[in-house]
Amino acid sequence: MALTGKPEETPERLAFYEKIDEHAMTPLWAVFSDIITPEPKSGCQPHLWRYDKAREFLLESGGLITAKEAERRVLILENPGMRGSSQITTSLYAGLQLVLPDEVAPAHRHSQSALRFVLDGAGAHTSVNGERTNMQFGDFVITPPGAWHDHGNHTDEPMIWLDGLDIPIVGFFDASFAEGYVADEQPINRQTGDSFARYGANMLPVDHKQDKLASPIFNYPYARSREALEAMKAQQEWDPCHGLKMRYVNPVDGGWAMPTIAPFLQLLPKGFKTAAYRSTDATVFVPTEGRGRSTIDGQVFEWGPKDIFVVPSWKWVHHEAEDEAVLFSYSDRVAQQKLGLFKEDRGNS
Ligand code: 1HN
Repeated sequence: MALTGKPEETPERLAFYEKIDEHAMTPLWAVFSDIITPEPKSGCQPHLWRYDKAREFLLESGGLITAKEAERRVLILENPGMRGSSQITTSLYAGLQLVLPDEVAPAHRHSQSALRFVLDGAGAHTSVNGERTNMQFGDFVITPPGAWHDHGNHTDEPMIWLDGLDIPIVGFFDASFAEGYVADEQPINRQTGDSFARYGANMLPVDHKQDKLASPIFNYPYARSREALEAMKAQQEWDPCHGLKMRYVNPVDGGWAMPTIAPFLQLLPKGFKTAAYRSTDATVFVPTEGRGRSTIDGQVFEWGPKDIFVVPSWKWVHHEAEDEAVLFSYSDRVAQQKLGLFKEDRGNS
């Protein structure tokens, strides 16, 4: 049954509202149907950013400001329905970051969690908690909340990646802290590859105690994830809504790799058309391979490698892969699940 609608605004009622307004009070019945909606109602719109265009602007920004002066040289992808507030979805942020050869993005730390998804360049590095990792196309890299991190590029190519952060979530809770490090780069006291060897080989140090919410692996190499998809593909078991979809996990407990952001990698075989699906976690998608199209709330978006598109909460989506396609994506599903809010609808499938 539908909820009670908005009561009539009689002159007596309006006068009353005005009177209590001066005392910082307002009647619930005048706003109830705006704030308690029968279904998610969001300013977030479906949208696609073409990588080629974004890359052009990003390289142009490279002539305007250094990574060091900017702290981070990033162009924010702002949802057209929510301009001015650094949101790609209501709860998440996305930006494209450029680090040019011989640049350093100085060490700092903050409450916000970050993921990097590498789009261009090969071999620039990020350092997290005293370990450096060299980044390749498609690598999914984590900066856990509160961890010192700096980036550098000792290659001769520009490095571009997508940053995904939980900035709106942390902002919502008024829980943001940030500080710069005393030097541009943090000291390195662990071998490159150490955390992956320790935690990414289906083993854990025998007495490992979980002391953090984020995964101790901070670079999930694309080569490894892609290889897994390739092997599973042979089984020909396709989920009607997702094709073959995997989530990146924290190997310590099998939970999500990050405390607030849920990352995924999926493969759609050539010609596959997914069944309609909707969920409460608005999702940012980045195809890494293949071309196709996604129909979001009735709007068709054609995509190719490295384009970025967003599916808002509770809008129907289906994907069609023209070629075999691989899609990286991230959403706030982990946060919603912790709060008991996550809901999905698989349509008829
Ligand atoms: C940040 O620390 C990075 O470390 C990128 O690369 C984007 C956006 C807002 C706040 C912190 C980074 C960011 C950010």
